[in-house]
Amino acid sequence: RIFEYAPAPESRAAVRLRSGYELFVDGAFAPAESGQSMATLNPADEEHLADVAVAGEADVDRAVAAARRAFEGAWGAMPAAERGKYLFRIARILQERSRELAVLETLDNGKPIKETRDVDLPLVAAHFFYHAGWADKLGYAGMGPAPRPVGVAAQVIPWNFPLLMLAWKIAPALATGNTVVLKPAETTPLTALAFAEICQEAELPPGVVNIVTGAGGTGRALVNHPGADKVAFTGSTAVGREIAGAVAGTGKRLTLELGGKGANIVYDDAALDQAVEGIVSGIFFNQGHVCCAGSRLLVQESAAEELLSRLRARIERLRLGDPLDKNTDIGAINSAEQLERIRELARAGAEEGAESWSPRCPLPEKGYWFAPTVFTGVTQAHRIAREEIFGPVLSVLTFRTPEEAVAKANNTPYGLSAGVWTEKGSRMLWTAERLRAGVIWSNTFNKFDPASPFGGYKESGYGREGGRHGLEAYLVHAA
Ligand code: TXE
Repeated sequence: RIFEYAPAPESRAAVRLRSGYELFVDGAFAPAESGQSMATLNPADEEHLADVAVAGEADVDRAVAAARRAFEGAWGAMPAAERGKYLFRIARILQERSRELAVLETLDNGKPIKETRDVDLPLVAAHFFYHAGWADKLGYAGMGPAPRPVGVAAQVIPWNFPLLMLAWKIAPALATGNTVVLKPAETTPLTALAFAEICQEAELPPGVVNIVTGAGGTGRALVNHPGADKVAFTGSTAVGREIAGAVAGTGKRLTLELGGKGANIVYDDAALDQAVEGIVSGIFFNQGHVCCAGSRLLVQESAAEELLSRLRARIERLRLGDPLDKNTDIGAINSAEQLERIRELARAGAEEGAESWSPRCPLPEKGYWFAPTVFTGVTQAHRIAREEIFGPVLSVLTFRTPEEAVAKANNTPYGLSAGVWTEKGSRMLWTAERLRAGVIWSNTFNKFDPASPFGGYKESGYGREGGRHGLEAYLVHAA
């Protein structure tokens, strides 16, 4: 029952917040030249957490210059095995500070502590451990003569997994010998700044990692900077498109990880209770702020009634509320803007004739909240079947044959993720082979591993992150 439990909050005292935060450039914290700053809030209660510097063009310029000096100096000259040791050291410090970082991430993002503590932070450390191991093996792994780093990487990340997206960007860049300037999202800058502190603690040479905070303008200045050799972006398809246009013809390398509209396909022979867990994780994990979310449930008609009744019963037991409470399953929506986007699409769903269902779910008065919602009677023409909602809203469609399931799953401009639920191996393979999605989970959902490449087809972007394939984005091969 929602809210009917004894709250057991993780300690807010686990983190000590300063009132203001500066940029991290050339190994040191420094104010923005303009003196401008922006506020970051706790989306669960709208508490003002801190003011954070807004980097302008001059600051971005200093950061890129520092990254260039490090690339051409200490970092570039360092033997690969030594470089790897820095990544191991960073991974260990991340583990040591993981409790504090989990609380900080939860405060700044609104996601439940259960997720930051048990999913985000372990994956962040795992990502650095995994890439640490690659640093000195690049010349021996079937890649021919040791490949070279690209140079200075300009990296822009979103707010849904602030520290994990940072790890996905920074770990492979450093393992392959590049230096970076990274811009976190404006609503979630705090863990990236904590990471800057970790770089200092690990005695990483100055300039190897630079963190410039700010909003879209800072991101634009960074990706357009002529000193950037490579641009890596995760975020909305609209901004990805703009960046692709800006980078075209400059010689900069580009990888884009954009939106998604993942299908969770449930055949009538699937283990239904297991499928229910996967559907719930697929759309309610991180409030649905997940690019690979299973936001469309495609269920075989003959199993639809039974599956939906079990799904509703399961959703009724989800607990929404204080993200610092260890029992909480669903936390806050990250920002007022995102809440408005979700509301707008949910309204469109109702207006277009789909039927909405939510559990009895009182929402906290302060902060940004949206109740878990399931839309049935959805057709492929509905906006909620086509557009990324990026919130806890599931659109349910039905199918009769495997061919129809595949056709509906692929009927989207995106192609990032899919899940297939069936006990029949041949049906699993038949379906997976025909899905145009970069990641396909079989009888599970939202499982991540640093060794697995992640990325999309079509408007979900291009390039891969993670695994051996992810290294390629940061490497140049000798002829
Ligand atoms: O994304 P933006 P927003 C989707 C999701 C969401 C929608 C909007 O559907 O509802 O996008 O989210 C920086 N040049 N995803 O507005 O604006 C920005 O400061 C360079 C899916 O938050 O793309 C932030 O650091 N950078 C997605 C980052 O880009 C720019 C994750 C992402 O913000 C820029 C997030 C510019 N012109 C949203 N404008 C996923 N794939 O996981 C903004 N930024």
